[in-house]
Amino acid sequence: MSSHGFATKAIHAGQAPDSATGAIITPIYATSTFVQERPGVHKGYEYSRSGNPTRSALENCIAALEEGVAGFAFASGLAAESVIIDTLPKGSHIIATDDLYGGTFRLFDKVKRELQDLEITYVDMTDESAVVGAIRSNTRLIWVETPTNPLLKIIDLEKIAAMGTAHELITVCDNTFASTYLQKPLTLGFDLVVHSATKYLNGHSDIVAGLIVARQDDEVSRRIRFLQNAIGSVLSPFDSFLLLRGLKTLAVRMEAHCANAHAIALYLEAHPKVREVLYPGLPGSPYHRIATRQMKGYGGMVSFYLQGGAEGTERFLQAIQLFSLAESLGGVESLIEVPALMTHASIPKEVREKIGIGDTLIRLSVGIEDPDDLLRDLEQALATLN
Ligand code: P1T
Repeated sequence: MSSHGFATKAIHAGQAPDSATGAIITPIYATSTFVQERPGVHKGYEYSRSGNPTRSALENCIAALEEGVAGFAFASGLAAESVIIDTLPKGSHIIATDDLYGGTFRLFDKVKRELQDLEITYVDMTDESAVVGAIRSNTRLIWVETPTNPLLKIIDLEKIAAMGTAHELITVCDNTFASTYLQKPLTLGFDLVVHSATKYLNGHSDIVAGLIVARQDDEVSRRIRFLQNAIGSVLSPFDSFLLLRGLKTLAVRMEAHCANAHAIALYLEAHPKVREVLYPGLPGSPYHRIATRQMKGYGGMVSFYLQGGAEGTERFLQAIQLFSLAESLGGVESLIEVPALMTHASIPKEVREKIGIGDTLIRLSVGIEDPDDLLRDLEQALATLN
């Protein structure tokens, strides 16, 4: 399977026809326990928190797609993130991207900092010297999110991986925004990849899920395997099934997301009522070069500011129709939101302002509807602004 292309692996990896019945699709093994012949003698499964065949198929599939050795499925992206931090000794210092999903910031700042005496330094990782400068004697891990949420900055993964190797630090990439189709952090030397699989990987906005993939079978991945069972925040067989089904079409969906987002970014950039567009696919973006080198496409997320401040933004949000006002991203349907008031409201205003997340920043998750329909919707909503 490792010699096959991405789309083939997404459809087949970890998913041999069911040995009992020949079913081509991995069944939902809706069972909490497995009968044993004698104590400790069984067919590889004993209890569904420790392991379940539907979840195993998913874990093997994502490991193949990320080109790692082991996958782990969790009940949410944040549950997966939490387990990664739980592998660290108390009092560890981590260096994290400053522009992070608000829930990740809340997990680090409001939970792990207190319960685990975690010390955190948030840095703008587009400046690699700032990352080196933040390393201390108790630094254990570098946490990267790229493209960042919601500013869509691009961080050089190869450089950060080299830094991790040089200083013996665990490197983690939150690959949610790119998806495993557009970006492969493990092949660039990262130790771990984490996903909110709620987003592009599943693609249909009908589950919440998280995934981790480890590059090698080492102490960290063994600890994650232990904690997945010991803490128990695992993904259910039903949700594992849906996620496996979603993964099968990831390649074609991502191509359509990228094409639609690119067309929209170009349209918005040329519109007189738009002040600024943040999209790494635009040649004028400061991140265009690194995105072109590191990613297979520029992704389906577009952030922008309108002319006309809060009042204009409010009117635009009222007028838009095909884009639904909602948190989340990565589904086939287009979504629109205001990070400062929605997904990133858990970050204090002064921190948001320092990072550059303005109160009127609008974030689009561009779906795979007909692009002309999306452009027409934006056009009619922009026409309501004076
Ligand atoms: O929602 P959950 O599956 O627990 O995943 C959290 C998460 C982790 N990492 C990134 C980069 C994310 O964007 C998210 C969730 N984000 C949203 C809900 C959002 O609208 O940005």
